Amino acid sequence: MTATAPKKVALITGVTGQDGAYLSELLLDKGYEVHGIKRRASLFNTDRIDHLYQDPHADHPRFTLHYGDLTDSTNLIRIIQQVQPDEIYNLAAMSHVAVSFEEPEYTANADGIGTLRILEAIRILGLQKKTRFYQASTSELYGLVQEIPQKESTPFYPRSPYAVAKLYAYWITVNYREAYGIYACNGVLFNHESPLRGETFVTRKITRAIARIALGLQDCLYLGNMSALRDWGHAKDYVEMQWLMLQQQQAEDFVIATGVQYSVRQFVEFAARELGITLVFSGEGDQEIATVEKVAPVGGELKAKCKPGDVIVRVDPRYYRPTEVETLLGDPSKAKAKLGWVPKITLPELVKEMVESDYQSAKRDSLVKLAGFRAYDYNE
Ligand code: NDP
Ligand code: GDR
Repeated sequence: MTATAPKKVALITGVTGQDGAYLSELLLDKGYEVHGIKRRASLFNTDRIDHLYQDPHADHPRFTLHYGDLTDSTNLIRIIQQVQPDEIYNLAAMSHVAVSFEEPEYTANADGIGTLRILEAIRILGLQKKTRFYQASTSELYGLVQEIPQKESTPFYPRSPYAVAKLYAYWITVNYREAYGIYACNGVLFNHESPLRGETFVTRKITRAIARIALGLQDCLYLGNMSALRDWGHAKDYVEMQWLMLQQQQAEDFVIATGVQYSVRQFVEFAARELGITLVFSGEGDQEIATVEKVAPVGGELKAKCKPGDVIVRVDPRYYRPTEVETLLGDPSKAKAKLGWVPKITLPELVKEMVESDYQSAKRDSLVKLAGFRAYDYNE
């Protein structure tokens, strides 16, 4: 296969997000022609995919971006008609669970009805036999868990406007598969992270804050429920599964997870340890804190400036959710048996990569600060 005769055409919604970036890389490596839908924003929002940019004036560019939005049917129909994709990966969503309590109607529109709009576009354009559809479903569907670990047959009990919207998207995907014979499937993905993770999700918030605290750019990290348990994998591993799910004989739904669970508190502990900081947790509920017990060099280099006795993590109840998902643990046996899929990257490796990446960018910020400019800081 050559660059001028691509084998397949893929359309990715949510191309500017974490998964969109890794999936674009994967599909381009496989020789696909990749089209992505990005939203208009007042600032550039393509940081994660800028390295994939191809001059649209070049002959046969293999990576093309289109303006669009999941809340705009006519726009989606037009793009799908123009692109005639073999595969659509619907990754776009208002994906922050806590924010969905603030914007429930918009979340339902984008995450729930947005999925319907794409499936209807496939039907209206007569692409039922040509276009395969992947829906980014989520472990949040299990919410108040009915079974441990959670697998494909575990009943759903969503606990946020986000999860309820995704429940609609899950079932409309199943329905269009059964009603119209569309190759449409749900990947029920458990949390997956990376250095490209949005800064307000808990893992990235932690790795970013620990790096900044280590370099003296920030004093304290404020978190919500540190006892929440999650099954965290690496986004790079998980996008491979998204592609695999569309390459089968028959469309089916799969749970994708590592099968290992840690608490938010443990994630903080692991992240701090990467920079040589040992923490002690004390207090309960809103009063819980983490204090530096000791600071040691890492690989011969003293990376953290904080001192024993410094309190660097506190609880801020503003980060509590009206209804919380306390525990999630996936059973990926079906994906292993049918797709031959197993996650390659472990949680310690994931934490290491994320901390290292955030440490390097905090170092750049501290140089800016040393030069007399105000370093950018926020704690969301
Ligand atoms: P991100 O939040 O990083 O990316 C979401 C993407 O959706 C961004 O490109 C965003 O654009 C785009 N988007 C948001 N609203 C709209 C809209 N109305 N119209 C068009 N595009 C929109 O999410 P992830 O990459 O982490 O996740 C990808 C998908 O997988 C999401 O659907 C998420 O809900 C789901 N999921 C994620 C899991 C995870 O742990 N990461 C686990 C399970 C499911 P912009 O850049 O402009 O904001
Ligand atoms: P989640 O991810 O809600 O599982 O959704 P997030 O990282 O936001 O929260 C994980 C857990 O950590 C607790 N927590 C905090 N969370 C945030 N964001 N900020 C905090 O300060 C904080 N303190 C504690 C949360 O309460 C929660 O229990 C992610 C998203 O990517 C969804 O789109 C996806 O569907 C699911 O993962 C699977």
